Amino acid sequence: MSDYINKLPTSVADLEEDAHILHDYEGAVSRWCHGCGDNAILTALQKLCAEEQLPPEKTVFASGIGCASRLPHYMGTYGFHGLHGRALPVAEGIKIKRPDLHVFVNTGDGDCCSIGAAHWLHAVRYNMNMTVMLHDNRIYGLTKNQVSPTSPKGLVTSTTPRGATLQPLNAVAATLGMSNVSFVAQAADWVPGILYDILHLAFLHRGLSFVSILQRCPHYLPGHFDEYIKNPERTLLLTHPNGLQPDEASARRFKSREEHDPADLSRAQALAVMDDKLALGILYRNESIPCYEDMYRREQHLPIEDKIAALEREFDRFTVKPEL
Ligand SMILES: Cc1ncc(C[n+]2csc(CCOP(=O)(O)OP(=O)(O)O)c2C)c(N)n1
Ligand SMILES: [Mg+2]
Repeated sequence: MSDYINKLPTSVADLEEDAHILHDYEGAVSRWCHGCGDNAILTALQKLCAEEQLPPEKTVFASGIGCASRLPHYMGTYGFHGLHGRALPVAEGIKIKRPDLHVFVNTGDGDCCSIGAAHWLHAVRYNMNMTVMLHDNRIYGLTKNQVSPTSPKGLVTSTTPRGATLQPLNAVAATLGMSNVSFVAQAADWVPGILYDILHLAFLHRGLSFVSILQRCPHYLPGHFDEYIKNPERTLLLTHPNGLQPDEASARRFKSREEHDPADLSRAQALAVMDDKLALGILYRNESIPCYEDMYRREQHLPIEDKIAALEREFDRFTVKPEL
C-alpha cells in the first residue's frame, strides 16, 4: 500500500507532465464534409489513444489515398499518407523495423478492396500486430463518385450510370476466409459507443485486427445506410464475455442481440453474409496465430557465430573448386 502511495503524483504539475490529454492527439483541422462518417472514426481514435495513453511519438497512422486516407493528417501522432492501395505494405514496413510502435491503418473500400486487394490478403496472412480500419462508404469519395467493389448492385454512380452490374464484395466475409485471419469485427460510424468499444478491443488484440466500419458519405450517397439507421430491427448486436460487452444501457438500444462466441469461425461466416440484418461486434478472434514480426525477429537475433556459419554455408554452395 505504501508503495502505491509513493507512486501517486504529488502535484497537478506532475500529472500534466506525464499524462496525455485528448488535445495531444489532435492534428490539422479536418477537411471532410459535414456529416461524413470519417469524423466519428477520428473522434473514436483520438479517445482511444488518450484512454490507452499511447505516446504520440510511438504511434503511427498509415494510409493509402482517398478521403479516409487523410486521417493521419488529423492525428497529433506520426503518420504516413502513402500511395493508393499501399497503406498495408507501408504499415508492415514500419512494424517490421519498429515493432515497438503502435501501428494503425486507415484505408478506404477502393484503397483496400480494389487497387490494394492483393496487399490485404497477404497482410492478413502475415498477421502483424496492427489495427486496420476499412472505412467502407461503398463509393470512391475523393475522386467523386465512382463505383467501388463494395457498391451494392444497381447503385448509380458516375462510372455506372445504369447502375452497378456486379454483386458487391463482402469485405468481412472475404477476410474471414483468408489464411491466418486472427481478428475480424464490424462497426458503424453512426453508433459511436459501439464503434469505440470495437476499436478498443481491436487495439488490444495481438495480431492484425481488421475492423470494417460502415461509413456514411452524405455528399455522394445521402441516406444510403438509412435502411439500418431508421430501422433498428435490422442491426444485430453481437455480445460475448470474450467479445463485446457493452453496458446494459447501450445494449438495450438494440432490439436484436445475439450471444456470439468469437472463437466460432463458421458462425462468424454465417453472420457476415446475412441479407436481412447487419451484424455489429466482434465476429472472430483467435489469439493463437503467431505474428510475423515475432518470427522475423527471432531469426534476426541468431547468435553471431550462427549467422557467420550460415553465410559460410551459402558461399560454399557457390564456390567453384578447381578440378584436381
Ligand atoms: C495509382 C492510382 N490510381 C488511381 C488513383 C485515383 N484515386 C485516388 S483515391 C481513389 C479512390 C478512393 O476511394 P476509397 O479508397 O473508397 O476512399 P474514399 O475517398 O471513399 O474514402 C482513386 C481511384 C490514384 N491516386 N492512384
Ligand atoms: Mg470509399
